[in-house]
Amino acid sequence: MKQAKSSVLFEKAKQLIPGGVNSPVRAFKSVGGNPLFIASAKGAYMTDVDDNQYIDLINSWGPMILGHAHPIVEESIIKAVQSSTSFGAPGQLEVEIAELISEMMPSIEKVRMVNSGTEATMSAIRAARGFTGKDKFIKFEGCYHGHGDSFLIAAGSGAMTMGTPDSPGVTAGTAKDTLLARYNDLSSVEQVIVENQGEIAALIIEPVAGNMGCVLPHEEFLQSIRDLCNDHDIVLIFDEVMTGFRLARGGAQEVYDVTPDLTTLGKIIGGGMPVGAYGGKSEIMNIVSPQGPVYQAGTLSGNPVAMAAGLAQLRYLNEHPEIYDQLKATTQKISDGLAQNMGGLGHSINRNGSMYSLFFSPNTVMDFDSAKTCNTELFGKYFRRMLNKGIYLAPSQFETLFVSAAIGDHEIENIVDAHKSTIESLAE
Ligand code: KE4
Repeated sequence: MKQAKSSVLFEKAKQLIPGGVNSPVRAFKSVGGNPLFIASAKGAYMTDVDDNQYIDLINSWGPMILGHAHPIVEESIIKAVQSSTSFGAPGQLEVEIAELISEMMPSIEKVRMVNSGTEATMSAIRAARGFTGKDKFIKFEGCYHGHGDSFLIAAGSGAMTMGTPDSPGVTAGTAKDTLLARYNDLSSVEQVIVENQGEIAALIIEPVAGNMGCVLPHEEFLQSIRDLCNDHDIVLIFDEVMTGFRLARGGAQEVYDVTPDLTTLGKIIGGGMPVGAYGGKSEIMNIVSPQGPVYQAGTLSGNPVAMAAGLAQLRYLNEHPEIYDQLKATTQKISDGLAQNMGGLGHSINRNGSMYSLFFSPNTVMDFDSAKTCNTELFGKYFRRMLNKGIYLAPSQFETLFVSAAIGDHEIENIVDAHKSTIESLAE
């Protein structure tokens, strides 16, 4: 595989950008080799600057659920930019997307647009603290909620891959208000609540975790968390930045039929443009400025181009709910094909809707500790060989994959064939 242009670009990028990338997980550090610089993408495929083509199973870490450069998203952006790229004043599209988000996710009575998932989770925690008058919050080991200081404690995703789940630069003063529990371990949550009785403002959880790889909640885990939050006046926040409008038309809260108090969103609601949102019960959201005293702002929040792209994609998903059955079936075909061709290698696969992960561990991965039993060196070899065969996976064992509606039987066959020959080569 030719990599001349990517290599030249990466060398130059490293002189100008920390690690040569604008987000750490893109650097391929945990899988070895150098990142590829992408020139274009269309449908299920990405093409790098050396004209190598790949079937994309990251889809920009979730946003490209319809596939790349989908006409309805593209046309909405082209139309929007002709009326300027930003107003810094309210626009009609912001009202329309707020209305549609609330229709698709009824727990969201009011919503505030921001520019990233990180902004969404930071703001949701601030709103919960302002609403309850309490300081602490619970997160789960291995969950990732963006790079806000208070979340970089036992964080997943790139923080886990780079060996900085507890990042330097986060002060002890900040960290003391972040309480840790273990995913799928209700007793760990109960213990934290007992030890911090009356001091906990919120609990934030990825209802289906994607940042340890794809990890599913045990039966009743989410409902039990809901009950505990009710009993102890704790604001329950579902971080659906990944799962929102991906796992179902109404996200994970529809799949598991558990209603959070607040939800954070991102990725799909921007159609690939920078976006985030947080919302939920009016009685909580009414505390957010300018209606209430909890301050939060953003120059480009509700940006007309991002709103146009997100609205186009959400409208399409809302009007074509059959797409979720298609995505689920595609994901099942892929994961079944992987499982049937593991050549006896110890592995486990977690899947929910159009999110899945192949773990190089014989253990069932259900939390941070079991995720860490994966053979990351073997995963790195697998990743690089699949890449050479034209399959673009997440460059980390601790990330979920995202299937797009543009992936069809031809792509599934190629993915499984590449997997089969890769596993055979690893076993040699
Ligand atoms: P952003 O600030 O990256 O838009 O969103 C942060 C975030 C919040 N909550 C969840 C559940 C998330 O998965 C994310 C971001 N996801 C990562 C993928 N693991 C983004 C990829 C990256 O960091 O480059």
